Amino acid sequence: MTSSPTAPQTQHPTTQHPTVQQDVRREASRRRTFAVISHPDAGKSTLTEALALHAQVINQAGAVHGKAGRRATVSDWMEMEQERGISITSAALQFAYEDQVINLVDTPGHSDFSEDTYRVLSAVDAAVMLVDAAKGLEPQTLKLFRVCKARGLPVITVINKWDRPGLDPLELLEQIQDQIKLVPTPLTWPVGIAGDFRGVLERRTGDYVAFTRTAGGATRAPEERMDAEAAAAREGDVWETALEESDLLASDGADHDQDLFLSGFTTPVLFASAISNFGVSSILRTLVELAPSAVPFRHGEPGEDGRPAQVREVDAPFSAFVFKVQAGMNTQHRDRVAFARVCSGVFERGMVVTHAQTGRPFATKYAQAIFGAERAVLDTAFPGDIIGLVNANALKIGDTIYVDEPVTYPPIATFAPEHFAVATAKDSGRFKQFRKGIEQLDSEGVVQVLRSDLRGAQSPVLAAVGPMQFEVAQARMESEFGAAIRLERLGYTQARRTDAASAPALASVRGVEVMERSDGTPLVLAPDKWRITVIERDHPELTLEPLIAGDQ
Ligand SMILES: Nc1nc2c(ncn2[C@@H]2O[C@H](COP(=O)(O)OP(=O)(O)OP(=O)(O)O)[C@@H](O)[C@H]2O)c(=O)[nH]1
Ligand SMILES: [Mg+2]
Repeated sequence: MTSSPTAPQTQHPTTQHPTVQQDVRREASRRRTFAVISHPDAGKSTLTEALALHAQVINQAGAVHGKAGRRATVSDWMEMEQERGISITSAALQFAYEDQVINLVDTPGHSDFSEDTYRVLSAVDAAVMLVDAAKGLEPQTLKLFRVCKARGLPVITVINKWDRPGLDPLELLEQIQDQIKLVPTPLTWPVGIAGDFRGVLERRTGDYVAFTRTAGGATRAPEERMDAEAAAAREGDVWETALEESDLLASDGADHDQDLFLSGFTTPVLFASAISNFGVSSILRTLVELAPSAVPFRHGEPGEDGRPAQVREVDAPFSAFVFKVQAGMNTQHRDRVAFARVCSGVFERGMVVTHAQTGRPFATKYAQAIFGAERAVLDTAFPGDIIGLVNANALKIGDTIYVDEPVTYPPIATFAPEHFAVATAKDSGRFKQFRKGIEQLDSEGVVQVLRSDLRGAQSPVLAAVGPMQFEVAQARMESEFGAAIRLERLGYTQARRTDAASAPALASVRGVEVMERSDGTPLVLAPDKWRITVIERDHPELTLEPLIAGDQ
């Protein structure tokens, strides 16, 4: 622990002073809070690192080698992530860039961990969507994009890996337009085909930004800016092609429009090679200039557009929204951290806040800024910032904390699990550790935990969107809690929400099972959709509601 256990408990002012409000508004307007999302392997963690490097937080980028055996990127801190070279859990980084404060969350691309990504998308103001130049739009990118759309998040698109042979840039734009119905408005245009990345044409100024390769891309790549004439002299036909294509785009109306971008009709597009740090400065610039500053969060009953109707302005008294819980972040810090996004007001370490879900006061003595797995004591935070509250055991995913004026932000939906397994402790003598571990994994949302009287407390059922979640649960149970588990897969693929009135009748239906999820929701598990249809037909009086599907 780096925070002092004797930190004083400061009393917050009961009414917000106008100068405090002014400060908060100014600080909120400096914040850029976004998630990096995409299909697995498009380069999110590499880009995260490159952005931070560019802002000069890190001296040497980690992702210099191939996936396996590479030095881990800052955001991939978990042992399993480093071994496999994939992101399993989201990680937040904060850095200053010029006069702005960037809060960036690197998310896992694998669909088995899409619930984690989904939670992050409920806490950010924009998304950077990565597209692999060779693969184009991939299924997971499409799914994530739909979540952004539902949340009204503006999306900046980055076509990555332009250093490798790939698709034609115009074809990539067509895919974006056709498949996600966003009008792409390129801000930069590549000079040189995929695999021969010489630089970009900056469409707003008409300048050429030429790139120079550095050894392994491990340091900030030098860029050289020149006007069109110098570019033509240097690159010849390749420059002319870029110019022609860019003109073609302009005549198609594919130029940036800030209002259309913020309202989710268009997406600015940039070309990059995260691994060689090419185009990374343009991405940072775009975030600073175009991405929204900390936006006020909504709450209350849904309005006409289906979104909560009330708005808590950023200069209202402090409030924050818990979107992630994580324990065992490294061997020195085995404690539990609740990550909260500040939605309004100033956060000051030590302030006493109210936990909206229980109405109980809660002292924020151990607040930390978290940078991958690293931590530092955090004294103040503003709207858009992400705070790590250590050992805040009462805080669950989706909870709200506030001061003064009460507020409760809408909860985060959980996905419909499609994989189920009975967990038992390998060593029955370690049942206490087993129970503690399962409870922890449940509160982090690593897996959902279901129980029934029939199966008993010794053998809860773990439910997951994807089977890799089981591997994470198994590994963590052994390494963090010293309670190795055995998992026995069950033949169910479907879960529906039911209620206390319907549960007894459903429990007697052959082939299905009723269990209670740890949040109190009774769920019906069935082997396939067909079985659900049959029950619906034979017993229309019974409650069987779909849960939000993982592919929404
Ligand atoms: N050639 C090339 N390779 C890249 C580039 N960016 C990333 N890579 C490589 O692509 C692989 C995947 O990169 P990551 O950054 O781990 O991808 P990710 O999107 O974070 O992956 P998940 O988190 O597992 O979804 C690694 O081997 C990187 O070195 C790039 O611009 N060019
Ligand atoms: Mg990653």
